[in-house]
Amino acid sequence: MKRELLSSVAVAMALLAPVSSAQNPLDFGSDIRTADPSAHVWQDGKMYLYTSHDEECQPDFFMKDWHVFSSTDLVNWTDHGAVLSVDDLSWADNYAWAPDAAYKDGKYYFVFPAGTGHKDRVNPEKSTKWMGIGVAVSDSPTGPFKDAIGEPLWREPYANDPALFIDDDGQAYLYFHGSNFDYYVAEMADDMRSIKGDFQKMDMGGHEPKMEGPWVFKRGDKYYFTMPEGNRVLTYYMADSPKGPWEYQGVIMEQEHESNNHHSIVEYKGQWLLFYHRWLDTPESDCNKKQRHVAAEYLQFNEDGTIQKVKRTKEGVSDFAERLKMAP
Ligand code: FUB
Repeated sequence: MKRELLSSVAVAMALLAPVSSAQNPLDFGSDIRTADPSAHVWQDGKMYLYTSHDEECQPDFFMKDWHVFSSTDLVNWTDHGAVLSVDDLSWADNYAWAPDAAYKDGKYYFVFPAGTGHKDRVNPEKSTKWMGIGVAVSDSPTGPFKDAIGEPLWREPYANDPALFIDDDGQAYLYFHGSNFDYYVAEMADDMRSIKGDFQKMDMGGHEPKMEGPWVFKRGDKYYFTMPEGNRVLTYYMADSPKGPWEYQGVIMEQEHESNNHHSIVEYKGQWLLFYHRWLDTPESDCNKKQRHVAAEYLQFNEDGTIQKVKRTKEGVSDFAERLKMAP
């Protein structure tokens, strides 16, 4: 009798145990090193992640191409390979950094920072490094993408970490960080190959956040401007217009180690999600330093539209499919 009782308890415990297992970092089916995830849900109902691609044990963010991955359950991902490489560009040979993508009038647009030269960290005055923003286009979300202009949108001043947001009226906005590491916005022309007028430094409501990776989204009638402030702490601002003025709201995710973060936020199948990257030990590699991997967490909003702080977890969004089954 006692044995039967114990085995029923064991069965009950197994049934009650969470079905999720560790899923962070996301499993892309290989040991590819990914960073700077830009998440989008396109017309085919799949989640697409456009990422930059760290070389193994990369010494100083020398990066050569960008990848895209897709999924419908956020656990099983398909690596569609490199969508673009600096080898495809006539104006850059390095710094394939944080990209973004957008869909407009039947075409997929891929915006990316790239550059050339070398940063001299000891004698900065000897640095020759330069970076600009390019636009590539494709008929497919998985590319291949082709450089749409054959040169960057502009050469001076320095610009990095582009993010595209298309508002309900079809107007596309390009956000980036540029001179003095401030945040800027420009309206894209309808053909997505140039900007209308000049770009403008954004009014951050008295705050002066510095670099990097802006990410803008809309929820209801509110616009959210989110960023890894000081390239470490994910913070956010809200506004009634895509060009601000923005009002500081707080921290979404604290910094981890003395390392950068870069993120995107998107709603998928009724769940809001935060994609970001972590610097993790890679014992399977000969590299004796942390390397970057893309991870994901759920994001929750309060009644008033503010965002609840997010903690890094091992489970991440591994129970995404179960959550959908349980959704009302
Ligand atoms: O991945 C290269 C650079 O590191 C990105 O452009 C920044 O946002 C930071 O993540």
